[in-house]
Amino acid sequence: MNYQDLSKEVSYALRHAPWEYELEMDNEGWVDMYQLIEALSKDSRWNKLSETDLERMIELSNKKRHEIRDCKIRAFYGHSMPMKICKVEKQPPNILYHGTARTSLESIASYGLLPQARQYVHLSQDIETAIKVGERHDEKPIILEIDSQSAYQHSVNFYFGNEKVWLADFVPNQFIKVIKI
Ligand code: HQG
Repeated sequence: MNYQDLSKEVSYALRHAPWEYELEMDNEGWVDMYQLIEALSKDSRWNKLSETDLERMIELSNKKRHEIRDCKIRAFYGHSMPMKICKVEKQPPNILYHGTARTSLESIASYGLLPQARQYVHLSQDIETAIKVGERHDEKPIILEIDSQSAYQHSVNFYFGNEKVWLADFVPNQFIKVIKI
């Protein structure tokens, strides 16, 4: 079993296109784990897929992307489908970070951080994580420091993703500065 490939497909199903797998998703992003197993089992790569494989996939992943609870599974973050996933609002750490491409900087400086294709803006708990996120877009990413404490005090909503990922609806440019790494 290639657990990395499995994780990518599960992310695709749970973040972007549950309808392609005929999954019923609730407003917190949960789907029935056995519905997912049945849908994925139609693909020859996953025809022997079991509950234990999904648990192994989560254990072996370099990031906490999915969680299983009470025979249901969901993605912690990353959603893009039209039905908005409800996240629990939470007070963020005082500072958060965001890694991005050099080419995005001018637009971010003008308009702030926008969710773009996803439902929420994704922020990182630490600089190392932000660098890795930014490197997905640019070999020399820009690291932004977010004054999340002030943003929170000015009514920007933040949500917990996992230990390393925080979410926000939008981050106005007044709370963003570029830092040297
Ligand atoms: C940029 C991965 C221009 C933003 C990662 C980012 C993360 C703007 C890009 C998670 C902008 C969106 C999400 C503006 C934002 N003008 N560009 N006003 N506002 N942007 O991939 O945060 O491995 O949708 O800077 O690790 O890079 O899949 O978001 O560069 O946690 O589990 O628009 O996905 O996780 O890119 O990554 P993305 P992201 P996984």
